[in-house]
Amino acid sequence: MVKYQFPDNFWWGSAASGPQTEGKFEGDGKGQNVMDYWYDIEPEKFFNNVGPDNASRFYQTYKEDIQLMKETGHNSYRHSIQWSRLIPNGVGEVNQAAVDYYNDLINEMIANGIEPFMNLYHFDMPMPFQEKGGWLNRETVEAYVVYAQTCFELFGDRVKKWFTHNEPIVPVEAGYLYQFHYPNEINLKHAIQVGYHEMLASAMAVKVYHELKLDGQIGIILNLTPSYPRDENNPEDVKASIIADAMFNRSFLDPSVKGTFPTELVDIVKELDMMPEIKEGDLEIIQHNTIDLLGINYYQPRRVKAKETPINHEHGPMPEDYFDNYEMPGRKMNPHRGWEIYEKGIYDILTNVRENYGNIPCFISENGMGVEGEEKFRNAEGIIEDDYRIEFVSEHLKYVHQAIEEGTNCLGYHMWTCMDNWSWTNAYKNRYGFISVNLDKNWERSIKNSGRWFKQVSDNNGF
Ligand code: BGP
Repeated sequence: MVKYQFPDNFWWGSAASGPQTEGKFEGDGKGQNVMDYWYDIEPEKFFNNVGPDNASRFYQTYKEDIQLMKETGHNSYRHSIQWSRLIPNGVGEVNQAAVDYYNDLINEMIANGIEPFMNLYHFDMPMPFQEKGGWLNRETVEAYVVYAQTCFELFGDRVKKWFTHNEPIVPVEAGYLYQFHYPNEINLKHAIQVGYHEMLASAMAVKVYHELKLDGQIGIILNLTPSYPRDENNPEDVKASIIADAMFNRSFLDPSVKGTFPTELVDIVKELDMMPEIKEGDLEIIQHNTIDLLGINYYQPRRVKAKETPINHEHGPMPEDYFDNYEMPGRKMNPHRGWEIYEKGIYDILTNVRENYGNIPCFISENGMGVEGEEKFRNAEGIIEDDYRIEFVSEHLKYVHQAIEEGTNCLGYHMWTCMDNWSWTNAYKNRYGFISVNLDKNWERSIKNSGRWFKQVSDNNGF
């Protein structure tokens, strides 16, 4: 019996990115991006020294992989176009091999009843632009918009769901605050400029897309971390959570959906004398070119308390000057990834979107559980018994269902990810897929228990 019934035409599927799945090899015409470059110079930064050239071979096996998507109940799937694959130098000549590949990928998905959702940017800055500062440089914004238009014109007759960025806060945090990704700086002023340029680029791409009148929707994919205060009755804790929310969620959510930046954030940036370079007319572009569809990635909440520890001045101002992170006793953790599991967070985000963002059409564009050493769960028939993942997804889906019942305009659920893939500095450490990829057996695919379960969920449109 189906207890949690979802609306008709609900999108069931998963998400992945080009750089994490395709791999890079001789003769594909792809240009170098920042991850390829970083791996060349510092391979030891990547788990087991495994780099992006060893992504899960989707470029060669997409036809078979699409069959597996069907077998796991996908009616939609998000991939990302790699800027440096399509336009190897970032601007200029288009790589015909890439055009053929993306055309075939898109056509094959549609022929198999899987709607393609295409994202334009997933942390993969073409190296010629990274050398000039990447998103710090206004030239990158201009080049990105040309790239976006090229994609719309080439594939927009068939791709009806476009996204300007995946998690634009990640290049900000990872590259310019917390040293997870190249260029590994700690520089709040740069972080702010990078985030601003990403938002501007997004609005400019939305503008171009709408002007082309292609009869589809364009959105952005944001990782939202609902901010909870240590103590709801302590005004200082509540204030800390409001600031953390403005910094890590509303910084991208407000301009994307409302066309404005949160005043709490602008006040802080002004006070620090760290306003980004804004050209005349930019703010009008952001104001008038908001998204049609919001993708929400949810993994974990953020818990904060009023600042108690002394401010660390070593690297200049940092977001943590305004709050302390709070490790709530008894919180449930995913021990593999070190992230808290708090299922109700997904409901709180969806409710917030309904109440404060005009109930814009949205969907869960990523949610998932990374687990180390999944091979040990492989049974005699060769199937990985990842029942913890079934529990993780279903517990989150119950809250998605509740939010929909209460009126949230949530149109789908995509898990991260379809098949185990290479993930930035963690490489293959944590596995996330519905489908396992056996690195010791020539990247052999096999559907996990969760993939079988998801097929039933999709077939029943509920569980
Ligand atoms: C999201 C990214 C994905 C993916 C996922 C899992 O933030 O959009 O690209 O990597 O997180 O993260 P990780 O592989 O680092 O555990």
